[in-house]
Amino acid sequence: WGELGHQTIAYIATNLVSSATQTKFQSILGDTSGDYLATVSTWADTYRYTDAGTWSAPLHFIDANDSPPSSCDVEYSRDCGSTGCVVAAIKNYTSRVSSTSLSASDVKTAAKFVGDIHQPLHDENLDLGGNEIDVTFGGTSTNLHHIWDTNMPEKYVGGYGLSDAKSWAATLTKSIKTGSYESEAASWLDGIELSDAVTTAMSWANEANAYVCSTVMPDGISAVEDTDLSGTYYTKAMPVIELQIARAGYRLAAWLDLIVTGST
Ligand code: DCM
Ligand code: DCM
Ligand code: ZN
Repeated sequence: WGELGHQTIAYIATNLVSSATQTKFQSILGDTSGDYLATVSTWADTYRYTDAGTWSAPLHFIDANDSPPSSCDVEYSRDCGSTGCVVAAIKNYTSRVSSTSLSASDVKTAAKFVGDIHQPLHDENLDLGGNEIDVTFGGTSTNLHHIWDTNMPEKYVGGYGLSDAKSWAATLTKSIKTGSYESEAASWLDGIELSDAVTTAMSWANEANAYVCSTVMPDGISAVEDTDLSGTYYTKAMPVIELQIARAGYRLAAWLDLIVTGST
């Protein structure tokens, strides 16, 4: 996701964590404002483009070697790769957090990776997660990965500042608590297990990867390549983007609560 997606996920989590979790993370991050998670949620994106952080680039995704649109699935042993992947990253940071004291960079990293695993094209190998599939969006030349990360969320919300993220998060938090997601939200935590981060994160990866077949490219690459996707395609994609952002925020809150308090 781009800045808007990550910051929205962070604000949803901020709205949902326990007060013990909030106090703990505000202290670690040295920020007692309500923006303590949102302002660090894109740090890992900046870091991976620095010389010191090049090693971390593969930790933002897992390249499923499946065959969309006819067959979608992610397998840890087949797809994680020798340089690591987002599932291994969530496992490593979680175990580090449990075995030693929590550092600010661990928190920043966790916030980012739980978000990214919910972007369907971060769970897909084909054409570098869609980065090599050229498309246009409202006349702008871009690629399929980028419109899922950025163009579609920004068109929907109308901006990408912290205030835009905060208001989208308020809407989605309300949907979770008392609206359209209320009846299903508890099931988003099915199988969540702090002591088995790989199985937990793989279930999130498989759920997101399934949208590659159903929504991202249901009719294959040729149906989207060199096509403007700001019309019907966008209309069909947006409910999936909203659902995935809501799930990511809800699960991030639960994961942070598990780390701090041992229960969700
Ligand atoms: N950014 C974004 N959406 C945009 C433009 C930029 O999320 N429409 C992000 C990407 C970078 C940061 O903002 O992380 C700064 O981008 P730039 O320097 O390209 O303006
Ligand atoms: N990306 C991905 N899968 C890949 C390669 C990249 O999901 N195999 C993601 C990471 C960034 C975006 O695509 O969100 C652009 O990557 P880069 O900046 O490395 O081109
Ligand atoms: Zn991306």
